[in-house]
Amino acid sequence: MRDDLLGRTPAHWRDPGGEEAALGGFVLMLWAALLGDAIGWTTQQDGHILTDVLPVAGFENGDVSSSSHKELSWHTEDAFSPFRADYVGLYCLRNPDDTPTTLSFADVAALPGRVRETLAQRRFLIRADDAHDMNLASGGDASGEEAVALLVGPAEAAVLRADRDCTEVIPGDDQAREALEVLFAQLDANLYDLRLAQGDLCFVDNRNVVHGRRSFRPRYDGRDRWLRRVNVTVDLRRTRPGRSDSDDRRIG
Ligand SMILES: O=C(O)CCC(=O)C(=O)O
Ligand SMILES: [Fe+2]
Repeated sequence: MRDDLLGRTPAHWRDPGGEEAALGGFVLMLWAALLGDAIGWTTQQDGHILTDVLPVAGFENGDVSSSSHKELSWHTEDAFSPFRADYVGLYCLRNPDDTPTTLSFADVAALPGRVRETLAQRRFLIRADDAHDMNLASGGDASGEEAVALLVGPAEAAVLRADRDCTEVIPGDDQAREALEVLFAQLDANLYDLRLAQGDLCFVDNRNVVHGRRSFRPRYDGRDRWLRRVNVTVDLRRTRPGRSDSDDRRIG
């Protein structure tokens, strides 16, 4: 990738990038097509299928990908929704300070049996993160309002959904709170850095890996960190409204 052809990092995800950035988007979409179908969200970045991760002035301390000063806590991408992606693809156009993306995983077999059982029950609430404008959600979308399980399936192939900032237990459910704390402590302890360099492309398996980003100082000089991102689902039929999460996530 030629940095001189890339042009300026846009000041906002709404601003179009240059031709080289569009080409990067095509490359990311081609790789994504090997894994499944790319999806976008009506409620996120104006419904773009290719989204941009870049620092935006005014969002430095937010809980969104355009934040910077504040660490973006680990999360399953769109953990609140049964329609969330199976993979998140990230293509690094620019990362001048080597700011790390973070990754973590649950060691389900190492969790105490009681904790595992509790996490597998519908005793947790995950609200939509601030990257979504839920006012734009279609009527009747109850995503994030029903209690859900955080682990589904057998220990050796469990599907995990969690968001460090957006997960709660039903008030008064102390056993669920304890289980949540044990899981979150494990995810905190397993967190490691992945420094994406210009031209690096990675796909995160959103079914068993959580990801986030360390904090950094934005420059707002057109040379800031800039990733292109795509959400991929392996089964488009699952994005049909009305299907319950247990139908969606059953492991055969
Ligand atoms: O900036 C990053 O490295 C990752 C941000 C993130 O969580 C995302 O794009 O979904
Ligand atoms: Fe993310």
